[in-house]
Amino acid sequence: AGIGPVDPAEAEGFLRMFYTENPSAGPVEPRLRQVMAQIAQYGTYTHTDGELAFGARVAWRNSNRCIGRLYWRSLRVRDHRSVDTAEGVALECVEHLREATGSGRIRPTITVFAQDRPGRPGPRIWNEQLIRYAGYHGPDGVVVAGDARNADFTDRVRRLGWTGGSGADFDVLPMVIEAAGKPPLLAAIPGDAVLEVPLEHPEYPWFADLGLRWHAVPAISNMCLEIGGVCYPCAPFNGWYMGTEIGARNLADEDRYNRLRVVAELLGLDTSSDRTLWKDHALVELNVAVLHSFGQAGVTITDHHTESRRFMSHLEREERSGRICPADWSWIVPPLSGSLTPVFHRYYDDVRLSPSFVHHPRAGE
Ligand code: HEM
Ligand code: NRG
Repeated sequence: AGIGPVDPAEAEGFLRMFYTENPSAGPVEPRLRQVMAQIAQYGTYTHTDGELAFGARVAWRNSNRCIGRLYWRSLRVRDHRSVDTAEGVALECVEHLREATGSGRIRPTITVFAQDRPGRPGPRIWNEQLIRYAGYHGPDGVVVAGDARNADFTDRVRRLGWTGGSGADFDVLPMVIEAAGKPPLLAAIPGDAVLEVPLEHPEYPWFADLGLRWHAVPAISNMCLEIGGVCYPCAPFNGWYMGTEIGARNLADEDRYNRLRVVAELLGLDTSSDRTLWKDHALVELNVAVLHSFGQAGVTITDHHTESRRFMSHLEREERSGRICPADWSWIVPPLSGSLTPVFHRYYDDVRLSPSFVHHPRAGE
């Protein structure tokens, strides 16, 4: 419903790119004729395994907001295009988390489920990530526990019948999966599929008593993977965290966990004026704790200095390959110590290339 036929020009553009970047695949013409015939008959077409894997990797390469693109060629692609039920998606998402997490050596992975077809949309995951913490509104509408970012979503999940939350700060939400025009399925993620890291500080023993933690794997689940005019609406992917995502945003933002003041007070800082830079000081210690704790736990994480250098290598390598590397400065520059990293000191081409990951109007709204 509401899903139209594939634009043949987009299919052709992708196929020509695939055959240009993969010379061993031979000439493009026979494949082009085959795909045009499929589009004429069905309004869509089916990628080969090779096209799918390449398309997913290039979608990562084309993610303007991602600083982690140096290893785009090594993305593991799990082909589950034959799965189009909510139950099947739930099962394979749990398996994705287990395989991607391992024992902490995180592997960048994408699982691709059924594509959209004219009149037959593929499945959708409503959660923005496979693993997210619930947020709880108090009686006056103020968030009293958990991740405030997810409080409205948590309300919706409860209206759908979720009774699992304990009302605490780090309750993992169930997945909400919609398929085949049926009401969404609530699927809890087994606890042993969610690796988490309790946070401690290398020098301040009291830090652990704050009870802060974060999950090991960021797995974005609400973006469509678009390849050659075909949309895969359900294609959750993960890499590993950069420490600042957790330490400088998730736990620090005032509309998230908002923990800078309590950290500053325990550090004994003078919080009476912005000019003491107590927020900046607390922010650094919080980020030290994140990197230290993940490291101690043997969970892959990167710091913003290392990742910025890697991104500069990536830019260079892309240029040498005769490609432009599109990037969005406001997302690439880390939210802590920006000017200490090389990515701060230049500008980027912020053009949109395809294949890509795109935010579609949110499912379920
Ligand atoms: C965004 C790092 C892997 C696709 C980001 C951001 C960071 C980052 C720091 C900005 C997030 C924010 O400010 O909220 C990394 C690191 C990776 C990695 C360290 C380690 C391997 C991947 C993979 C993919 C990917 C495997 C896809 C296959 C994206 C996309 C965005 C993004 C699409 C933008 C998300 C949005 O618009 O909300 N990445 N990334 N990244 N990354 Fe990566
Ligand atoms: N800032 C978000 C995650 C966004 C994507 N970041 C990655 N992606 N590292 C957060 O949960 O804090 N990745 O695929 O590795």
